[in-house]
Formats: sequence, structure tokens, C-alpha cells
Amino acid sequence: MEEPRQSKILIVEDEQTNALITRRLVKNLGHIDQVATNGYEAIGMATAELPDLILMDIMMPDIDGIEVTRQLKRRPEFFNVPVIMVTGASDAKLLKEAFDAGATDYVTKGSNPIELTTRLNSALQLKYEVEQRMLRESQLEEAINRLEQLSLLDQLTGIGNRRYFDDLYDRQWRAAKRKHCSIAVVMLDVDDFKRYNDTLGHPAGDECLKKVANALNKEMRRPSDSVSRYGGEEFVAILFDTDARGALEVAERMRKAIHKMKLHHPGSRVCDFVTLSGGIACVIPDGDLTQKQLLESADKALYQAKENGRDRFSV
Ligand code: GH3
Ligand code: MG
Ligand code: MG
Ligand code: MG
Ligand code: MG
Repeated sequence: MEEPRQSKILIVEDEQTNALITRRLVKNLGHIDQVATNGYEAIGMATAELPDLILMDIMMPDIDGIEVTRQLKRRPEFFNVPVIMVTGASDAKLLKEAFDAGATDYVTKGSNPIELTTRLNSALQLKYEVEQRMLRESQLEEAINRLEQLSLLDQLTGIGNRRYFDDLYDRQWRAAKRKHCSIAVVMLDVDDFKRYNDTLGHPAGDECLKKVANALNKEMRRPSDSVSRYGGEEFVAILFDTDARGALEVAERMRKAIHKMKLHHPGSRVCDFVTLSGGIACVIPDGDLTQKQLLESADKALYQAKENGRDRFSV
């Protein structure tokens, strides 16, 4: 068993001589002591400076130690602060009341100091073990959250990945169904991207995808709108509570944003910079149409846009 570290001990005791004896003992153990001589003072001191452990007299004028314990233990910050009752006589009924109020342990006044020392040490030991375990658990939880977040991001572009999209699409679909509002999906595909890689190289292709993703992301104006990387050089936007006209507006904005960057694309058959084609589909999801069918219809519209000459959107 490792030696307990220096701890702040609050001694609650209304009789001066008793307080002095306990104080000396606590100091000798290497801890920092504080004394409160009545219940109100105890609550005030405990609140101001959260102690590591409280030695609590039961019999005091005004509010007794059991009531003080009850009040402190109601607060979440005191859940792991051990309260050792220091009793005059071991009255079973009183002790039960003390444990019900949240006391950790008790010692009888005037008993061998070794008894108080032992109980104090083991209560502190347990407290620090619980603290350590809670810390490890919260660190683990944080790490899991971080990993979860990372697993939803596309490594290359930093926007949501396919998993993120699938998840969001499902949630938004169900929300649209509940609210009887329209949901739009916009499939976007970089034109002649194979030729981009072929002429400028794959690393340049990667850089291009990053810029495109970033530009598309900037065009998402509402908190409920989002664009994810669907795979390869394809992106997908979900626009909540948006009809075909609204979706076409956003799509045009995205197309223009890509135009404006004028990313040199010598292999393109459309023009000499990077362009996008897209397909739009939207529905109020309360009929027979499934999530999958809506995506397929956006994909068909995308194919149509390619057929019609690229650098455009179809509905
Ligand atoms: P279209 O206009 O019909 O869309 O023609 P395309 O060449 O863009 O379409 P295709 O599907 O034939 O080619 C897609 C290309 O995108 C091929 C693939 O190597 C490239 N690509 C997919 N993912 C990445 C990536 O992460 N980085 C790079 N550099 N290229 C990628
Ligand atoms: Mg007393
Ligand atoms: Mg493609
Ligand atoms: Mg393409
Ligand atoms: Mg293709």
C-alpha cells in the first residue's frame, strides 16, 4: 500500500480541546488541517476549499454533523470526499443515520489514535483510487470520441467521408419524414479527372481534390447543409428542407465557386480549368421512394449532365 499523499483535512469539532488533539494528529501525519467549530462554518469552509477528507463531529449546536454531511453529500463535488464521523458514543441508531446521510466511516472519540490514523489512511487511499479510475475512464472516453470523429473524416480532404454521409443521410431522411419537408441530394463529380491525373500527375490530383472539397464546403451556408466525399473524385451534398429549385441554386453556386478558382486542367475536354458536373434529386420522404432510390436518381441525373456536355447540373 502506497503512502497517502499530503491531503487537506477539514476537522469539524465544536470542542476546542478535542479539535486540538485531532489537529495535532492530522499534522503529524503530514496533512494540512483546517478547523470549523460549527455546522455552518463547516459548510462554508468545505464549499470554499473542497477538502480531501472531512472529520465530522456529530453533536454540535445549531446543525449537527449528520445534517452537515447530508447537505454536503447532496452536491456532486462531494461524492468522492470521505466523511469520517467522530462520535462520542457509538449509538447504533445515530450511526445508521450518519451512513444514510453519506458518511464513509466512523471513529469513537477518545479511542486509540492508531484507529483514527488507520481509518483516515484507508479512506484517503480509496478516494485516490476512485479518482485515478475516473481519470483513466474519462481519458479513455475522450480517446474513443476522438477516434470516432476521425473515423468519419476523409483523410485527404478533411471533410466528411462516406461513413459520415451515410449516417447523416439516414438521420436527415428520418427528420424530413417526421417534418414532412423536402430533402435534396446533389451528386458532384469532377470532369475528366482521369485526364487530370494523367497530365499533371496523381499528387497534383490529390491537391486538386483538396481545393475542390474546401471550396464546396464553403458553399454550405446553413448548419443543416453538408458536403461529403462520396469516393474518388465524387462528392455529395445533402440539403435539408430544400426543394429542387433551392438545390439547383446551391449547385450553381458550387459550380461557380469551382470555376472561380481556375485550377489549370490541360487535359480537360470542357475548358482549360477544372469543372464539375452534378445530379440533383429531391423528395419529401413520405411515399414509397427509398433513400437508396433518391441517391440513384441523383446519380442518373449526374450521368445526364455528363452526357449533355459536362460542367452543368441536371435534375
Ligand atoms: P468524367 O468526366 O466522366 O467524370 O471522367 P473522369 O475521368 O473524371 O472519370 P473516371 O471515373 O473515368 O475517373 C476518375 C478518376 O479519378 C480516376 C481516378 O484515378 C481518379 N481519382 C479517384 N480518387 C482519387 C484520389 O484520391 N486522388 C487522385 N489524384 N485521383 C483520384
Ligand atoms: Mg460536539
Ligand atoms: Mg466519377
Ligand atoms: Mg469524374
Ligand atoms: Mg466517370
